[in-house]
This record gives sequence, structure tokens and C-alpha cells, in this order.
Amino acid sequence: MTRRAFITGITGQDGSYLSELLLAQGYEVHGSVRRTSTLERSRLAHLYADPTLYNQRLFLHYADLDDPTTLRRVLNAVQPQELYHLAGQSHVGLSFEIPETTCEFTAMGTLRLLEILRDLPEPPRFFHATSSEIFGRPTASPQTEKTPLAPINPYGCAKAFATQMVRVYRASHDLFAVNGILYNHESPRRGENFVTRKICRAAAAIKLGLQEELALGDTSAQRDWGHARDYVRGMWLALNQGPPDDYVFATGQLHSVQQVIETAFAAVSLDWQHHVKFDRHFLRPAEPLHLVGDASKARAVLGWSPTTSFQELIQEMTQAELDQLSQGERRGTARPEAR
Ligand code: G4F
Repeated sequence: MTRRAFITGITGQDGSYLSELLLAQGYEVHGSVRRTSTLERSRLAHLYADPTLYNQRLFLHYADLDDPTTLRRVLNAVQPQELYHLAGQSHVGLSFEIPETTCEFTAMGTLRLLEILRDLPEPPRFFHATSSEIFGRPTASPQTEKTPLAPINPYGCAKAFATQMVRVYRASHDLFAVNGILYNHESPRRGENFVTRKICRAAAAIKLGLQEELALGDTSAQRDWGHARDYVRGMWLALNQGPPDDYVFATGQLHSVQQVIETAFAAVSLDWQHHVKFDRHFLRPAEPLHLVGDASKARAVLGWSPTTSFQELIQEMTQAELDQLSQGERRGTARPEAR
């Protein structure tokens, strides 16, 4: 029997990689899109344009996390066996500017989904993409599934609420509900306002003469960065290989923003010191510290481990920007990186 999966946030970085993985495994994939989404230029465009997939095994539905009736209706109609909840406002810096919207989508949106699932006669297995930001400035490193929640920004608070609600619904309503505690995961499909993509794109644009400098905030900040393709494999494993539980997905390696800069500029043979400048506009009111994950449980229970090193990741991202920008340049449509 063909398995059906439903993805909220299907047009994002993770949604597109997860769609590819599920389609390759023979799934029928459904996803919710906001009425404002422009699909032609999204990360799904290559799947959307394939007539053997779109409306054959890949289906998009208009539904919104702030409009539960639309979600309830679609989920009742589709009756998926697996639901991957990836949608939400995911930019930490922006969450200081729009905390209410962040909580509305990221916290309340997740609760609304859980309420809908609770009422379904056969609730799907539920994967919640949560974040290392729930730990804030933890006293212990690396963090595990048992590390106490101590968020320090509106995004982390919203994710902590949603994470705890998933735990409550798993324990109290017998849902097969999983929290995937995801550390930073990147790829050429990352949004342009996240720091790795911003840096890789700028390095490539400067190399091609399309941009002169790159303005950044705190370059001493450190993160545990992996490749998004590895993390969506973890999502699938979490719903198919183990018991409903919480799992940390991380590389266990810390690198600084400065190391991203040096790796990306080295990949295009440029001296970063000639191009990178500090701009306090990109500083955040609070920075998490020592967010590095221990994925031992995912390794032991799910057989998951990351396959892409930090160097490979940043080099792949920079090369992808070079390819994309030089194609655009040849067509006369290249544009420099937005701030
Ligand atoms: O790339 P970032 O914006 O990612 P951040 O804040 O770690 O959040 C990402 O990872 C989380 C964990 O998986 C997710 F929950 C979250 O949804 C998102 O995917 O920033 C990384 C670091 C920060 O310390 C930031 O202050 O880079 C620093 N930074 C320095 N200059 C900058 C900049 N970040 C951005 N976006 N832009 C800058 O110019």
C-alpha cells in the first residue's frame, strides 16, 4: 500500500529535501502552502514542474497554521500516515522584532495541529521539528534530550512551548509524537538571511564582481552546523525506526561564524579581510552559548549519523552560489545578496 505523508512547510529547505526523500521511497507526498506562496520560484520548483510527480504523487494544499479549519479539512481529506511539521517563523533575529507572530505560528500553530490530531480517528505519526534554541545558554555541553529547557529569545520560547506540548500529548493522548531537536542545518537551499548562506553567497558574488563587501554581526558566535539532507533523513528514521520519543540531531562539532567566512572565502580564493565588515545592525539582544548536540541516542536507536563535514558543507554552498550567480550573470539577471 502506498504510504501517504503530509508536510507543513513543504516549500522550505527541509520540506524540499524531505519531499525528495519520501518520493524516492515511493510515498505519496502532500504539503500545505500558504495562499501567498509563490511556487514557481520555490525550492520545490523542480518537483512541481515534473508532470510525473505533480498532482500524481505530489500534492499541494492551501492551509495555514493560523487557520486550523483549513488544516483540519485537509488532514481529514488526505488521511496521511505520517505528518512532518516543519512550518513556522524560524529566524531567531527576526523573532525579537515579531515575537507575537513567532509565537502564533511556532508555538500555537503546533498546539493547533496537536489538537487536530487528537480528534482524528487514526492520527498520523507526528514529527515536530524543534530546535537547539530551546536550550538557550545551557550549563552542560554537549546537550542531550534530557538537558533542561532554558530559551533566551522569543523563537526559543515558542519552540520550548511546542516541544513540551508534544511531550504532553505523547504522554496524555497516546499520540505517536516525536520531537526532533535539530541543531543548525544548512544547504544551498537555506534561506538567504541565515548566516551561512549569506556568507557563501557574498563570497561568490564578490568573486564575480557583483558585490564589494559583506556586513555581519557577531562573527565569534559558534554553532553546531550540519547538512540539511542528513537531518531530513533523521526525521524519516524517527517516525519509522524507533519508538515515539525525543531525539537530538547534531554533528557534535562547534564552529564559529568566523570559520564559515574563512572557509567560504578560501573556496573562491579571496582574502576575507578585504571584504568583511562589522555592522551592529546584525547583533542580537542575546546570543545562545555552547549549543552543541550529543546525537548518541539517534545513533543508537535510529542508526542515524551525519555524513557531511563542516568544510564540505560550506564548500558545497559556496560552489552552488558561484554556479547560480554565474548562470544569472550570463543571462543578465544576477543580483547581489540582499541584507
Ligand atoms: O544563521 P543564523 O541566523 O542561525 P541561528 O540563529 O543559529 O538559528 C538557526 O538555527 C537554529 C538551530 O537549529 C534554528 F532553530 C533556527 O530556526 C535557525 O534555523 O545565525 C547564526 C549565528 C548567530 O549567532 C548570529 O548572531 O550567526 C550570527 N550572525 C552574525 N552575523 C548572523 C549575522 N546571523 C545572521 N542571520 N545574519 C548576520 O548578518
